[in-house]
Amino acid sequence: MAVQDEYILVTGGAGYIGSHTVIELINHGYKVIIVDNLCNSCYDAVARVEFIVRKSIKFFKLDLRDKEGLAQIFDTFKIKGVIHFAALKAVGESMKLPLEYYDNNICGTITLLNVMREHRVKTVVFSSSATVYGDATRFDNMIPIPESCPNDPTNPYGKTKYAIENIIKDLHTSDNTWRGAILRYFNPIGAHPSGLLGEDPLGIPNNLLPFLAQVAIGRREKLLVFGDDYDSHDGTPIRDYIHVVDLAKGHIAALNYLNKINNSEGMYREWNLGTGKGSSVFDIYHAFCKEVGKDLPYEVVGRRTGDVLNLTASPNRANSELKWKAELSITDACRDLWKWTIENPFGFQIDNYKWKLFNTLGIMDYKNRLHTICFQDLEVSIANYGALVQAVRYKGRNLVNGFNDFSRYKLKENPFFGATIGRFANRIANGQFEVDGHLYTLCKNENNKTTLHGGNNGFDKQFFLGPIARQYEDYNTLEFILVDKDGNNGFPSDLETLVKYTIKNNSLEIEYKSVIPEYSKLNVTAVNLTNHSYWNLASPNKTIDGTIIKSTTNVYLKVNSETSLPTGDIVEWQNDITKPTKLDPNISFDNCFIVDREASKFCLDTRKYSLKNIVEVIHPSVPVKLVVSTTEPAFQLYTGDGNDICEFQSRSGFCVETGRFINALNNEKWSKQVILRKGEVYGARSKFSLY
Ligand code: UPG
Repeated sequence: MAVQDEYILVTGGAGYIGSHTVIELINHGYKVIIVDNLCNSCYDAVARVEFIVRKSIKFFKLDLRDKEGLAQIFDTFKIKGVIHFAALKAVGESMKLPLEYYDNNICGTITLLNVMREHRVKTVVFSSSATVYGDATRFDNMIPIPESCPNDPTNPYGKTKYAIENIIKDLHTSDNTWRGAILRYFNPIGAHPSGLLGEDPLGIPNNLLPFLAQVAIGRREKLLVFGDDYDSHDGTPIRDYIHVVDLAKGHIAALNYLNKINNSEGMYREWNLGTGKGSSVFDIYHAFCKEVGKDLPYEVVGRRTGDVLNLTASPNRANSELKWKAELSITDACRDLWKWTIENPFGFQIDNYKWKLFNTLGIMDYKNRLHTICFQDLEVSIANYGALVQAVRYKGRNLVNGFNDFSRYKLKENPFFGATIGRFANRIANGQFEVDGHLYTLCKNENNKTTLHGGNNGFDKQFFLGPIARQYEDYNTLEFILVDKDGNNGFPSDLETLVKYTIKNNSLEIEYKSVIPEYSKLNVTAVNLTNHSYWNLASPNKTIDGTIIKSTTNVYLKVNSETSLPTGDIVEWQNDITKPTKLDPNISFDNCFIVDREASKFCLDTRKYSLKNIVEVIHPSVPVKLVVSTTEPAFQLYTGDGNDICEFQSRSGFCVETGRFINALNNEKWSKQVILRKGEVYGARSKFSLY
C-alpha cells in the first residue's frame, strides 16, 4: 500500500491536547484517524479541527475497551502508529473513583496495545504526565525535574499514567521491535490561535487558567488562590506552563524520532515536555489580567491538598534528542486563551443549537450531520451535505421543501432541494469558458451540451466541513467551509468557500465568500453561488398555486428558447410582476430577473452593498410574508415545473436563486462578475425575512 494511505491513529483526539495534536499532524502531512468515546469531549472539537485544517478527518466514536470495534479499524485501515491520549484525567475525581480510573485508563490501554500487537503496529507515543514524579521537591536537587527523577505518583490518576509507562516499557523489553515514546507533560495552557479550539472543561474547572478564564468572562465570581505561604518569590506555587500548540508539536517530534528508529532495534524512552521556566500562580494571574485588560477578583485561601511547591521541567532531553523546543510564551498562551474564551464563552456549547447524525439507518458517519439552530420564532436545519437548508420553521411551520430521510437527497431526480449551488450556479454555454487565452472544458451535465449548477459533482453533492456555531446576543450563526479541488467538474484552481448562515430577527441571511487559496497551482477560476431552497408558504409538499408574488424589478435576461442561454438582451417581462401576481398552473417562471441593469457596476464581492428587496411573497391562507433581499445583481425565479420526487410534485415550491447573470463568464460585459483570481474575494449576501 502506498505511503499516503497510512494513518496515525489518535486516541482521545477530540480532547484538548489531542485535538491540537491532530492539527499539527495534519499540518505535517500525516493522515489521521481519531478514536474517542466522547465521555469528556465532544465531536464539535473534531468538526472545528476539520474547519481549521480544511480537511475531512476519519472519526470513530469508540471506547478503547471495545476490542472488536478497535480491531475492525485496524483491519480496515493501514495504521502506521498510535498517539494515545484517551484517558480520564482529573486528579481529584480519581481519588473518588479509583476503579473507574484504573479500568478506563489501564484496561483501555491494554486492549489498545493488544490490538496493535495483533496487527503488528508497534509504534506508540503515550500521553503521560509530570504527575508521575510526585513531589519532586522531596529531593534536594531535582528542580528542574530530569527524566531520571524517581517516580512516585500520589493519586490514582497519576498511578495509571505510571502503570501504563511501565506496561509499554515491559512490552519493549519482551519484544524489542516495539517503539514507545513516553511524553511527560507539564502544565498545558492556552488555545489554538484561530480562536476556534481550546479547553472546554465539564463543570467547575480544576486547573488554574480555565478557572481564571471563566472568572474573566463572568461565569465564576473570583479565583481562589490555593495558598500564598509557599517558599517562592510571591508565596504561590511554581509550575511549568506550556502552550498547548508547543506541546502538540512535541508529539510530531517524538513520532518523527520513532519513525527514524530501525524497526529491528525498537526503543523505549521518556521525554519531559515543558519549557524549563517556572511561573507562580500570581505570575500567571498577572499575565492573564493583562490580556483581559483588567484586574480580576481573587481571594487567597488555604493550600489545596496534594499541591507542591515547584514542578518545573528540565526539557533538555527533548530539546537535544527530539530537536524540539517550546517556542511560545505565557503571554502568547494568555492571548490565545482569552481569544478562545471571548469567542466561545461557553466552550463548544451553544444555546439554541443542536445537531444529529443525518445518515441512512445503521450508518455512523459523522461527516453527515444535520444542524438545527433557532432564534425567536425561526428554526433552521442545515446539513453538511451541500450545506443544504433542510427546513425553515417559522412559528413551528416548515416553509421549504426538504427530506427527513437523507438517502432521498441522493436521488438522481432531486432538484437541488435547499442546496448550495456552486462552483457555478445556472448554465454555462457549451460547458466551456476562456480566460487569459486558455479554454477550460467543464462537465456538461445538461443534455451533454451545457454545464448546469456546477456539473455532476457540484457543491450540492459534497460534504461541507464544520460548522462553527456561534451565539451572539441577538443572533446565531453557522459557518461551513468547502474546499473544491482544482479540476473538479473541469474548473481550474482550488477554491475555498465559506457559507455562513445568520439567524436574526426572524430572517435567514446567507453569506458566501470564496477565495483561491495560496497553495493552488492555478490562479484563476469562475464562481457564481446561490441557494436552491424551494419555498412554499402554505403547504410545503403540495402546490404553490395561489401564492402571490411581487417583484421590485420587471426586467430579465432574454434567452434563446432552445438553449435557455441569454441572448445578451435585457428586456421587460411580458406581464408586470412588480404588481402582485397570483401563481396558477399557467404562470411558470424559470427566468433570470435583473436587479440592476448596470452590470458594470457590480464587482466580485457584493457583500459591501446594502441588501435590496427583490421579491415579496404571501399566500392568502397563511399569515406569513416572505421578503427576499440581496446584494446580488440578479435572481432566477423558478416555479419548479416538472419536478416530481417522492412526496413532492411539480410546483411544490418556488425558488429565488440570487446570483450573477446566467453564463456571465462567456459574456465580455458580464464576465468580471464571476472571474475570480488569486488574491481577490468573491462574496455575496442574500436574506430571507419572515413576517
Ligand atoms: N490553583 C489555584 N486556584 C485554582 C486552581 C489552581 O490557586 O483554582 C493553583 C494550584 O494550587 C497550583 C497551580 O494553580 O499551584 C496550578 O494548578 P493546576 O492548574 O490545577 O495544575 P496542577 O495542579 O499543577 O496539575 C496539572 C494537571 C495534572 C498534571 C500536572 C502536571 O491538572 O493532571 O499531572 O499539572 O504538572
